[in-house]
Amino acid sequence: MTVTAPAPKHRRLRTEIPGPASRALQERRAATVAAGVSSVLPVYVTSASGGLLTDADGNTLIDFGSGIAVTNVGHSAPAVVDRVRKQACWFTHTCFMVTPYEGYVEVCEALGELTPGTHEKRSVLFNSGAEAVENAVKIARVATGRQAVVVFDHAYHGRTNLTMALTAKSVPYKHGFGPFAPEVYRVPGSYPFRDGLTGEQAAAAALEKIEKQIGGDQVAAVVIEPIQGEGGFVEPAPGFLPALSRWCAEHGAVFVADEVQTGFCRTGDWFASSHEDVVPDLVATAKGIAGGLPLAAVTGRAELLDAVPAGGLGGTYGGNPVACAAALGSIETMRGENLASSARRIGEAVLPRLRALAAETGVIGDVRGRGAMLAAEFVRPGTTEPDAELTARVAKACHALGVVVLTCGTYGNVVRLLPPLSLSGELLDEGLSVLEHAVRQEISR
Ligand code: PLZ
Repeated sequence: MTVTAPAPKHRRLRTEIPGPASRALQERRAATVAAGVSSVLPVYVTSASGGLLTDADGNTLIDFGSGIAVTNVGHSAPAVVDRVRKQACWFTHTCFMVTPYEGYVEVCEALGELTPGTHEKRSVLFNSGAEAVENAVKIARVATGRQAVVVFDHAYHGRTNLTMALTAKSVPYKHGFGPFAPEVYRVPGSYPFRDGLTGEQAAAAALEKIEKQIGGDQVAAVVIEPIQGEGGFVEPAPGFLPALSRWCAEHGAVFVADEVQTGFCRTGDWFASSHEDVVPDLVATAKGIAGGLPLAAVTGRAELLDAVPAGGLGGTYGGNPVACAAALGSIETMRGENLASSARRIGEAVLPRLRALAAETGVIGDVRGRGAMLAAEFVRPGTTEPDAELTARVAKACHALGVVVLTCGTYGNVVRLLPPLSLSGELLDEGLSVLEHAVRQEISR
C-alpha cells in the first residue's frame, strides 16, 4: 500500500481555532478520555509535515512546539518513514531480552559516538524520558553503592514515582500523588535572570548545601538538565555545570545529564552539555532521538553501566525494533542535513527579534535560549514579577492565529519556541510575526 500524505506549504485558517470538527472530537473525548490528561490546543491533527500541522477542519498551523521537542527532524522525515515502514514489514517486536536484533545494537553504537566524551561507553534503551532518568539513578546507585540523589530548583524529570520526586513543581505534576521516593535532595540551581549570580557563585551555594545537608561521600548522583526545560528554559550561568561536574568527579558521585529535551541537535550541538565541554558520566536521552517514536536511552561510562548485573535493566518494549529504525532514520537525517547548524540558524534569526520585542513592549524581562530552544519570560514592566496571565493570553492569541506555541516555567510565565529544526525560514519568520502581533495585541487590551 502506498500512502501519500498531504504536504501543505502555508499556514491557512479555514475556520476558527479549534473548528467544528475538532470541537466535536473534543466532546467525544470528554466522554471517554481521562480528564487528567489535558491538551494545550485541542485541534485534532490529521497530518503533519514541513513544520505545519493540518487539523480535522482543514486548517494548517505552524508548529513551534515539535510535540515538546520531539520532531526535531520534522513530523514525517523520509528517512524515518522509510525505515519504520520497512522494519514494520519485517517484524514489529521480539523483545530484546528474549531474542535480540541488530537495530538495538546500531542505536547504541550511534549513541556511543554522538554523546560527549571519547571514553568507553555502554547504552541501554527504554521507552520514555522518565524511564531513562529513573534508570540512570538505578545505575548510579548500584555503581556507587550510595543512595542520595541531588536535583535542582525548577527541575523537571518526569511523572513516574521516582522522577516525580526529582521534579520540582507540585501542580500539576506531583499534587496529590505522594508519597514520593526518598533520598532525593533539592538544592538551588543557576537562574541568572532571577538569582543574579555567576555560575561559580551559584555552584558554590549548591555545593555548600550538598556537603552540609547530605555529605559529599553519600551522593550517588547529581541529576541536572543542562538547560532546564519545563522549569522555564533556564540556561545556567557559564561555569555552573563545569563546577558541578568537577565536584562529582572529585567526590565519586555520578554526574547525570538529563538531555531528554535538550538533546539531538536541539540546542545547536548534538548535546547541550558540550556547550561548556562538560562530559557527563551518564546521559539520559529520549524525545528527539527517534523522530516521534517512543524511544529513550541511558548512555555513559562502561564501568557504570556494566556495574548492574545481567537482568537488572530492561523492560518488554525498551529498544523496540520499529522505534530503533526510527532513531537510525532520525540520526541519519540530523547528520545528512546538519540539523545542528539549522538549530543555530534558527536561534540567530529568533533571538534578535525577541530582544527587539522585549525592548519595544517592556513586558518581556528575559530573552534566552540556545539553538532552537528559545524563550521569552513575561514580567510586569520594570520588575521581575512573573506575568502568567499575559503569557497565557499571548499563547492563546498565537493559537487562534494558527501558530502552536507552548508555555513553561515554574511561574507559568515563559513562552517557549521549539520549532522543528527543518522548519523553513519563511515559516519561521511568519510564526514569529504572529507572536509579535499577539504580544502587541494583548498588551494593548
Ligand atoms: N526530562 C528534561 O523535558 C519531558 C513533559 C511534558 P517523558 N518533558 C515534557 C509533560 O507535561 O508530561 C521530560 C523532560 C526532561 C524528562 C522528561 C520526561 O520525558 O518522555 O515525558 O517521560
